Amino acid sequence: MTMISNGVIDAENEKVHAALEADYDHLGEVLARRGVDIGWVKDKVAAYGVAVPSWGVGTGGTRFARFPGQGEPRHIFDKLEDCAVIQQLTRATPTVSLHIPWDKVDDLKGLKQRGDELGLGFDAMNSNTFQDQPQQRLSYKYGSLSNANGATRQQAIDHNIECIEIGKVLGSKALTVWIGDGSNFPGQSHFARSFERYLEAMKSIYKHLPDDWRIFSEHKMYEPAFYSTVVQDWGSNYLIAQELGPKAFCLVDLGHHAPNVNIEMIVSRLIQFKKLGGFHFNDSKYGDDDLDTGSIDPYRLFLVFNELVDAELSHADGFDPAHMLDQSHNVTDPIESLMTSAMEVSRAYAQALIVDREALGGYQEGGDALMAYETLKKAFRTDVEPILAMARLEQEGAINPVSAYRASGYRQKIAGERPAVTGSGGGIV
Ligand code: LRH
Ligand code: MN
Ligand code: MN
Repeated sequence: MTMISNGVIDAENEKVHAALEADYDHLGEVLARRGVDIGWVKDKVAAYGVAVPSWGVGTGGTRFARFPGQGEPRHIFDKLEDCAVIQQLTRATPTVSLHIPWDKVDDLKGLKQRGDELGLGFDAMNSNTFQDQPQQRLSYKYGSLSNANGATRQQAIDHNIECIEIGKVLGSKALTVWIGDGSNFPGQSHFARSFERYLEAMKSIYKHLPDDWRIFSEHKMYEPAFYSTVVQDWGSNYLIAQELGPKAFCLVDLGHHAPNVNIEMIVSRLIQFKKLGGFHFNDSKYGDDDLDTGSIDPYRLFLVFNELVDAELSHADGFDPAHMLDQSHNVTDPIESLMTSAMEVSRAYAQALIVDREALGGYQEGGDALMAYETLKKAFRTDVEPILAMARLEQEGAINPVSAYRASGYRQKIAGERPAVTGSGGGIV
């Protein structure tokens, strides 16, 4: 079933269809002159998908304040419907990534069935041991999987195992573990002992992974811990994946690095050593800002995809990263932001696909730095929008998803059905 009437989408598409055909034909000629088959790029873009985070469809806010919008999802079933709108219009987001226990999943079978009805699959499960939940027995104030107290660690382990069990019913194939464990003062925690406890705990979780599952550890430089963080960088992350075994991989959240860090090179390293598990896409200016993907530095996103496409086209061994968005929306309609972000990810992919890799390789070998750089820039400068739009149109999506969404009146409709939520303090639930 579809959330928005196909008639609305058709009517919106009709307005710009002829212009799209002309733009697509023109771009096809431009690319043909460069030896690129536009149909090949379009088919790859059409087959590409990025998962939507269930927590993204609600207004996130910051830790200082949250200003809810209209029609905020009340529960996971509402969230799924919003995700279905994003997929219907963009055709780029076939799966949803859940966060437990932000998503209350009491009716697991019903949830799976609803996903099937809406044509949505379930991507990686996300556990949450970075905050205390009501009625929680032991606090995570001093850490979860690395807590000095064995009973607290066990509680965090059990929660992760529960996430795997939930995911098994839903058809998920991965567990993403991000912990906020760390310290706020020099001397507060013993670096090596904390990491050792974390590794032991992760090994216990790893034992419960089904054979066809993967576990992703997600690093983050700081926050909520402001002096030291147990899993703070890709080096620690790589060590974790190595220690755990072949089903363990590193997850790269674009917002979790120091400013100016060369993320695309980290991506390359992890690919080379077969430990790249996946991404949380977002953008940032200062830290873990959770801004819309591609909104600040689309060139960096392109450079990350340049590495991914290089690996894809050279059939790099063991290369199968999961792609997810992870962002927080403060001033926009989350559905519009997520649609735009999904399209930004597809755009970076398409631009990376049209890089002349043979020429690039020649310039690299020959030491022609300027032409190597120019080869990348040429692809990045190319407006691939007609390819993305055509891929959407051919799959019954919208040529312009935001216009179609606005024309549909979906937000107004759900605002009438879902009770208004008042503003509150920070939080991303
Ligand atoms: C931590 C993080 C992690 C969480 C999500 C809500 O900053 O990136 O992925 O699960 O935010
Ligand atoms: Mn993340
Ligand atoms: Mn984050």
